[in-house]
Amino acid sequence: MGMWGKRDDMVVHGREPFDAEPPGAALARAAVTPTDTFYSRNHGPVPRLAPADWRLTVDGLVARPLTLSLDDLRSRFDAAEATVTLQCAGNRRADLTAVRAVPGETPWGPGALSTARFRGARLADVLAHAGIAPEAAHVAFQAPDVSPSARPPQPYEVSVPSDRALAPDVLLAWAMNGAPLPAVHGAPLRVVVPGWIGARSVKWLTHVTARTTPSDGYFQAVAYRLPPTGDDPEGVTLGPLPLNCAVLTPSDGAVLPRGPVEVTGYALAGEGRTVARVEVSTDGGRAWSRAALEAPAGPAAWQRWRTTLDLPPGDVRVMARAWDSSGAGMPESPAQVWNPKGYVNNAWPRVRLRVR
Ligand SMILES: Nc1nc2c(c(=O)[nH]1)N[C@H]1C(S)=C(S)[C@@H](COP(=O)(O)O)O[C@H]1N2
Ligand SMILES: [Mo]
Repeated sequence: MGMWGKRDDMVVHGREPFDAEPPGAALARAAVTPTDTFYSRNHGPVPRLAPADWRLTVDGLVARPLTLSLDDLRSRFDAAEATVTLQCAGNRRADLTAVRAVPGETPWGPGALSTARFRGARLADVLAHAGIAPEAAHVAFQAPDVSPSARPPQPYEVSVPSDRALAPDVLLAWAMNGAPLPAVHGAPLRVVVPGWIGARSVKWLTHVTARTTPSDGYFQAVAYRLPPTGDDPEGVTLGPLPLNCAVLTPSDGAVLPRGPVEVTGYALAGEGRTVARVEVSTDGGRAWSRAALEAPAGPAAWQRWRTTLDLPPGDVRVMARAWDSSGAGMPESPAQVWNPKGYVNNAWPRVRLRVR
C-alpha cells in the first residue's frame, strides 16, 4: 500500500502536500472509483482531527448559531447518499504544457478526477436548522489546514453562493464508498459540491459561515481564478465545471501491436447536464467516429466511453471530443484554453500511440 492508503502505482505529484492521481487503466476500471484509487489534492499538511473532539460551527448570518458533533449531525439530520465525480480544476493541465510551460503548477494528467458514493447530511437542512438569513448571499466553508502557498498564511477557506449551498445535492459527508472518510479525504467531515471545481468541496470542515460577500480566502480570491484580461480586470472566479473528456486507455506513449485496439475514456458534463455524445479521431480531426457512452451513475457523475479502433501502423494520435445535453462542445486545441495558471483544460484530449 502506498501513502495515505493509496495503491502502490498512484502517480504521486507531491508527497507533502500530498497530490496524487491514479494511472488511467486503474481509473477506467470502475464507474465508482475504489477509495484506494481516488485522486487526492492537498494544499497543505493533512490535519489529524480526533472525531470525538471535533465540532462543526455554523455561524454568521443565521438566527441560531450551532455547534454540532458528528453524532449530532448523524442523529438530527436525515442522511442522503449520492454518486458524485469530484474534479480538480487542474485536471489535464499536462496537455496545456504542450502549448507553453505552466510554471509552478502540478502537471496533472487525466486522473485528477474520481467518483465516489458520498453519504452525509444535506447542507440545506443544517442551514435551515440554523435559520439562515435572507441577506446571506454566500456560504463560506473553513478548515484548519494552512497551506505554505497561501499569502498571507491562513486556514483553507472558500465559499459558494447561497443558492448553490441550499440546493439539496450539497452534502456534509462523513462517509465515502461505505466507509468513514479517510484522513486524506477530509475526516471527519467534508463538503461535497457536485458539478463545481474540487476546491469548493472543503475537507476537514470546521466552520460554515453565512455571509453577504464571497470568501476572500486565498484559494478563492487569488488562486482558482482565471487571470484578468483587458475588459475583465477582476479575472473569472472558477466555480461550475466545464464539459470535459479524456482518453484513459491506452495510455499516452503506449506501444501497441497492429490490429483492433479498445480505446476507453470518460466525459463529464457541467452542472445540471449530461454528456450527449463522444467521438474519436485518429487522423488529426478530419474524420470522427462515435464511441459507446455509459449512462451516468448519478446526476453529477462522469460517463465512461469505449470504442474499438483499427489503427494503422506508425505514430497515431487519438483525439476525443464531447458534446453535452445543451449542445455545447469543447474547444479544439489546448491553445484556445491556455492560461498562465493552467486551470480547466477542456480542449480535446490527445494521446500519442505507436503501432507496430
Ligand atoms: N481543507 C481543504 N479542502 C480541500 C483542499 C485543501 O487543500 N484543503 N483541496 C481542494 C481541492 S483543490 C480539491 S481538487 C479537492 C480534492 O479532494 P480529494 O483529495 O478528496 O480528492 O479537495 C478540495 N478541498
Ligand atoms: Mo483542486
